[in-house]
Amino acid sequence: MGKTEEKGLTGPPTNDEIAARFEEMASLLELKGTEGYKLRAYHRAAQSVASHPEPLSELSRRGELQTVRGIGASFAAKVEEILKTRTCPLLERLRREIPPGILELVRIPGVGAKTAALVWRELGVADAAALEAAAKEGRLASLKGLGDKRAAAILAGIESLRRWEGRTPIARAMAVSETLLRELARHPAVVRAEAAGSLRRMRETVGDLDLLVATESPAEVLRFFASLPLVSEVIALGETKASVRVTAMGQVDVRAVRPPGYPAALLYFTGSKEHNVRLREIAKALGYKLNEYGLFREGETSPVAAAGEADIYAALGLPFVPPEVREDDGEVEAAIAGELPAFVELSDLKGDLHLHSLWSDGRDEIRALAEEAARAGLEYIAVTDHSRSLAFARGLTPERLMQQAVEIAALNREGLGTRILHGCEVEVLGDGTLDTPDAVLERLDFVIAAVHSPVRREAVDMTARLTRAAGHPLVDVIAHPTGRIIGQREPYPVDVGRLIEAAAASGCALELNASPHRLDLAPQYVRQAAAAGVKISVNTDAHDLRSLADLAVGVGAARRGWLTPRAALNAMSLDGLLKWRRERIGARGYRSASAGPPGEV
Ligand code: DGT
Ligand code: CA
Ligand code: CA
Repeated sequence: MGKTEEKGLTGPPTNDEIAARFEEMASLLELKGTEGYKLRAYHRAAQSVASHPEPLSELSRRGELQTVRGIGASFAAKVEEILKTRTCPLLERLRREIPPGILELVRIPGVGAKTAALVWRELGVADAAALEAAAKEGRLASLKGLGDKRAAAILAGIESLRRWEGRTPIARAMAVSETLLRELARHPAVVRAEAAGSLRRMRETVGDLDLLVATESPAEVLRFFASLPLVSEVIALGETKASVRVTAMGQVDVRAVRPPGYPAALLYFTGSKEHNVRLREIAKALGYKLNEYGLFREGETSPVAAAGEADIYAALGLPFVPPEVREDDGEVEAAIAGELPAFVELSDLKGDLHLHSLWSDGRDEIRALAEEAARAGLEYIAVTDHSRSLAFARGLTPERLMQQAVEIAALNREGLGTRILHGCEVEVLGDGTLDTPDAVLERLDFVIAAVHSPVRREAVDMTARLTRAAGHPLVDVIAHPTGRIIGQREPYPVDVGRLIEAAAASGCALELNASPHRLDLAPQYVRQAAAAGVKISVNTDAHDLRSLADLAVGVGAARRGWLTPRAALNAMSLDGLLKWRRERIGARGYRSASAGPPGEV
């Protein structure tokens, strides 16, 4: 442990570490009763620091900290303190005032700062174990607002926290992996490096991160890796593999192999273990032996040459199986039968149907979003800012929506290389109706419906609410249908099977939200929905330009859900999409604003 701390203190604090301190301050301030704008400022600062491409230590040297979005003079001073001392006076004061276990309480899904502060003050509950005991013994009932239902929800939350423990949400694992791979690539002896294991398979949580490197100097590259500033502890360092710990996520395993052995090693370490077992059986039946070093003909010591994984599959008489579906969940049988579908690729997607601009809570202009989408080769985008009842996101009233239509029409006349559809992310109210009148929705090009409102979830029948919204003739897509935030918030109690039936009946599509924090719908439901004939829309839900790149993440998640281009709503051409919409809306007596390209409207 001594080594860990020494090591961690050698480099300046990373952006992740600075962001973590801001999040900690936010949590502690919230426990003290801070709300609203001030609190959001801390979260926003943490997010923009974490996603800033350049180390803040460099910006600080140049006196440019305040060029980071959300960092003004007072936050810049805190960043300077953290860079120097890894903490700051406000954080130290808050840490003295509030016992450390209280932060653990806030991490329990369904327990906010208010509840945590309440049980701490009134019952002296200062960690998760004490809260669990209090809930089981019925001691919460004496507190305002904490009835039996809340107690049950709290116990469920403690359980899901335990389930998540030791696993890292994919968004964080991706960020850690990208940083480590970028660092590795700087070593001249590194020929190739990529993530294998569950991350490459796009599992929504990752146990440990597995990286693979091709190099002629394995031992040297591994020593270099172990010395990277991000590494907080070296667990094992050998000639071909290293295991280290990284503060942001836990264990990282790295294997270094010589380039000819790379494909077999990648196949092996990508897994899943179950998929590998099936491949080895097939190899054996064909007179081969398959292991992490290669594919060998019985009795031979040098492996069958393979330039990539596809060559190994081919030698086994199989088509290439994409990593995302390697779960022994039917893919091996399908591959053997020659029936493995061509799953959706990024290049299949022609548009992104869920974007936010400065009109509501996005951070960029519609023009900038459209230009970025055009650069990415998208034929169309739908700008879908929030509707009026989402006040904290500056949701649009019908009047503002109509003003927005004018701006979008002008941008389309100008022609930015992508067609901008005027949409809205309409709020689904507690009873499943929408917060915006049909007459207004009829004047839009595209409508997605979503639940965000903080209605006590257990008090509302979420299945009834969402199925009703999916049945609304003017709703094209239900956004992030289950509301989960990976590693933070469990899905709503919604019967997804019934939602899929409702969507199939009305012709409404369901979203696969591409934000790596959500990936909602989950893969098993994507597969189920597509089988029921429901279209899936892979959307970024981007609130800034950078997040448009999440489309690639969504495509990986979509493949994990066996999505084919045919079942992907936004794999349709613009004309196809508009026709799809006109027909399904028209069939129910409504009209759609867009008839065709600008000029014809
Ligand atoms: P995780 O870390 O729990 O999220 O899941 P994985 O799949 O990354 O599992 P991990 O890190 O234990 O191993 C990475 C890959 O290495 C795994 O997907 C397949 C391969 N592997 C590991 N152990 C075995 C084994 O005993 N047999 C076989 N066939 N493959 C293994
Ligand atoms: Ca792993
Ligand atoms: Ca591993």
